[in-house]
Amino acid sequence: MNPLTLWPVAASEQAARIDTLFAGLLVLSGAILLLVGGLLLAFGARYRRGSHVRRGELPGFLRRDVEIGWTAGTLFLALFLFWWASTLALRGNAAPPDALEIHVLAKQWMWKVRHPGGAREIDALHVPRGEAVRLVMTAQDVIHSFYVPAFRLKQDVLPGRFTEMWFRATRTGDYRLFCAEFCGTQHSHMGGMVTVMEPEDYTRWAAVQPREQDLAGEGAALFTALGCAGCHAPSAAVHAPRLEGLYGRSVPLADGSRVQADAAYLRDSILQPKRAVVAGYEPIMPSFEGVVDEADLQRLVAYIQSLGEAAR
Ligand code: HEC
Ligand SMILES: [Cu+2]
Repeated sequence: MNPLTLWPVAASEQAARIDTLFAGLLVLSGAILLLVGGLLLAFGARYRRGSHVRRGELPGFLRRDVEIGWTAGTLFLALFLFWWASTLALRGNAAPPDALEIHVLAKQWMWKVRHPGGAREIDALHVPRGEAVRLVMTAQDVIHSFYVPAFRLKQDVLPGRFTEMWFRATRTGDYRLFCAEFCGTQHSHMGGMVTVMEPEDYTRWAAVQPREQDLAGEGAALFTALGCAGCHAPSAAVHAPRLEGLYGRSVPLADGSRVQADAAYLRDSILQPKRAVVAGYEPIMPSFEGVVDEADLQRLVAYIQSLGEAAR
């Protein structure tokens, strides 16, 4: 891609809609600019010094009705723009349930990517064309931002939290990936390439990658190594909730409220178990803050998620 291209190619479903919004705003602002500029010139000419035009008080309808009219008009225009942009943003929020889930870990100064089958890559992301892809992202150190101009997508990636983003790529090719949040001396070099492939090619590509255990597999090992299994395994003597089928369920808490067991809840349960205690259990689970790092959290959460899928 030419680095000087002002309008990068549109390679995702969202990109087309964002471009329409952008073009719409451009046309509208242009029209307002012309209108205001035109009026400015016209009035400037009409009321120039020495011209013979009426300069007295305005007729009544100009003072009231026109004033109300344009105030209401611009208000509705602004509301319409708000509605347009926010529905687009909201639609971009929720990924379809069948989306391919890929994990991204950002750190100074690289993007580490893990695919469902266990394939991993650094500063590169291979995705199938036409399929919904959901990125679950977290950072190891400071705030980064995952930015793919060709997809018109940008999402901050924060330490201590999972952020998500989804897209459906519409054309094959290589597209630049940038970090869009200043994250240290090598920030400008923190980038990579998103490669969109035909679904068959993606399957073939994923199959020949050096196969390691996937995140969930590593999470299972950690689950035992950290002693989680000692309380949560079916055979455990301790009274602790079973984690099978937990992911996505609504969990009743001891304080009477309910919470959706998403990735964020799982990570909070591991780091701050006292914050949201499950109804019917004693708050005996120790905090794993400082014991597990971001990469381990990703593994544990992926493992618990995989338990959910098995039960469904
Ligand atoms: C000492 C026993 C013990 C250990 C060790 C332990 N837990 Fe727990 N865990 C509990 C109990 C009891 C609860 C329910 C009360 C609560 O929410 O704090 C719980 C709650 C949870 C929940 C929320 C469950 C729900 O139904 O909403 C998750 C997730 C969880 N633990 C994961 C883990 C992971 C991962 C580890 C290991 C890193 C771990 N636990 C280690 C006892 C334990
Ligand atoms: Cu960065």
